[in-house]
Amino acid sequence: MLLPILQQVTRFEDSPAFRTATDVVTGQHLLKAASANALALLQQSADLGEARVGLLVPADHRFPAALWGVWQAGGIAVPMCLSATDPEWEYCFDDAGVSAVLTSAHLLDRLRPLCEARGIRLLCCASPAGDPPADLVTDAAALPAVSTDRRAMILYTSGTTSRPKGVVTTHACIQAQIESLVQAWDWQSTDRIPLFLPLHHIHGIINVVSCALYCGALIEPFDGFEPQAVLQRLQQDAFTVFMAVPTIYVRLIRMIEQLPPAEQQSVCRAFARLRLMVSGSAALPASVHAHWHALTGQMLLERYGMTEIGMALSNPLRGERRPGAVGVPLPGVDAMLYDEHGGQITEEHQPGEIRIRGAAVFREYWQRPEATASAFRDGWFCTGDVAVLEQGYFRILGRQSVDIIKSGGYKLSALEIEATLLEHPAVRECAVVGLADETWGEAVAAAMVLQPGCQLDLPQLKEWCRERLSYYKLPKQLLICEALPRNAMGKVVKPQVQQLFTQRSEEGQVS
Ligand code: MLC
Ligand code: AMP
Repeated sequence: MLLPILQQVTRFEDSPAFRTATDVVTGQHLLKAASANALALLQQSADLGEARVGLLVPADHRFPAALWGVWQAGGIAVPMCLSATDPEWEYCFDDAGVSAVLTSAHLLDRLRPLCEARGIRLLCCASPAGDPPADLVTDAAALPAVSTDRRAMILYTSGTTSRPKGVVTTHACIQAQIESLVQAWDWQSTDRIPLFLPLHHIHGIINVVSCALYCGALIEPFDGFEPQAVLQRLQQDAFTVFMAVPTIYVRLIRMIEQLPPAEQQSVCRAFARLRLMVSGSAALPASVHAHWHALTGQMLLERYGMTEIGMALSNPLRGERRPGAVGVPLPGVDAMLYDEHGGQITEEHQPGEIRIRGAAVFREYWQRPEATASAFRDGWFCTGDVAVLEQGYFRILGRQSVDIIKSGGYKLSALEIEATLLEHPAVRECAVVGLADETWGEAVAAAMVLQPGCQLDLPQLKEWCRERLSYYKLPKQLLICEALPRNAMGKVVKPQVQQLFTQRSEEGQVS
């Protein structure tokens, strides 16, 4: 029995699933490449039995073929960040206990020593593009039966702990996440969507790739967010649906406003023709919502989600899309606000923590039973996000933890960045905070006390970090101070660190 998403793809197997300038890849091509990946992973074994397989595969047609290949072989897929540093990859390999990695040719040389040192099998993923090679074996009978209660995926998410935690979802969770969005946003086989988000997070994996392929829709992949190329295809009516993080809308507004009037009009009209534009992964400022509407006539649909729960709240497809609000629970999702004493909040305008229940909620943090237990109360997952209900809609107010930073849609742990910065020989103490930023939502900023006699500036610090942290975690501001603000217990007071940046930048002392 095929997994539900694969059954769905079989229904649309003759339709184009991915289109690039040079290739059209159908559902059938994807399924064949997935089986080939599965058989290559299995070798002689009958079932991977939830062995973890790292995915370092480009964000195009090769990705679903690799993901489904792992699933068909009975493994757990661990999609990883393509632009991560070696230490970040090594952390994921070791934490997840990865036994094989599926990748593409251009990463083989870099991955080989890391994998050899750990006895990890390194495989090049099958490409669904072009004619399948003559020796391609796609014997479905050789593949194990995989039930939907098995673990399917581990996504690493930064949080209130220094090192990222692996969020484990089962096939049933993923199925629930996809079905909820397909229903709420009325995905159709006639839909066409650009893909420019990374595929180590649910925004790209579930909301874009999985929903589209589940419905027989068409995906057009880009090499990251390439605004010129995206706008060109947009004006050719290549898309019907568009999903992005707020930073991308901010960038697009700036770019559109610099276009000559005729081109600006053409781009705005093309956006106006889309049937749906969604924003999520971080707060969309009401001002950006209004600006986008004024330019294009589109009312962005803002929704709220999290790696652990999939998408939970959404403004409606039909009905009022309220700027600054994230709407109501999606199909199959229970959402409730809780006060600090654990009581449910039923009245409006009372802030509380968002807690979520439903089939889409993850199973566990990988091999962290204590973290898993403390993330749930009475069967509800505690998001750590604070919201209020206003005229029936949820509005997010912020987060309980000051150590979580959302930058350009990426969730970052201040603690993880601090731990790395403290390894720098010139750094004695440091505190990392998020500062409100028009483009990024929040920008990473580091306040430091240096070792006696040492000097450090932002370019030097960034250069040093590049081998240790992914590019989006690097500090954008640096403040050197005599001492960090601490409370009576000796704990750094982060709101005061944020204030220090504001004060000192007014005095021109921040680099
Ligand atoms: C890039 N840079 C960032 C950054 N992205 N800095 C901070 N935060 C980020 N997110 C830096 C680069 O290092 C570079 O720095 C400079 O900005 C310009 O880089 P760029 O090449 O122009 O950026 P680009 O590669 O285009 O990336 C921008 C982006 C990307 C917005 C497309 O950040 C992105 O894909 N974000 C989405 C992440 C995502 O999918 N999140 C979903 C998580 S799931 P320098 O110093 O070299 O100039 C989730 C649940 C849910 O949240 O609800 O969806
Ligand atoms: P991640 O852990 O990367 O999946 O990020 C999930 C977090 O992103 C949530 O816990 C929220 O803090 C934030 N988030 C996602 N969507 C929104 C939104 N529409 N508004 C505000 N915050 C959001």
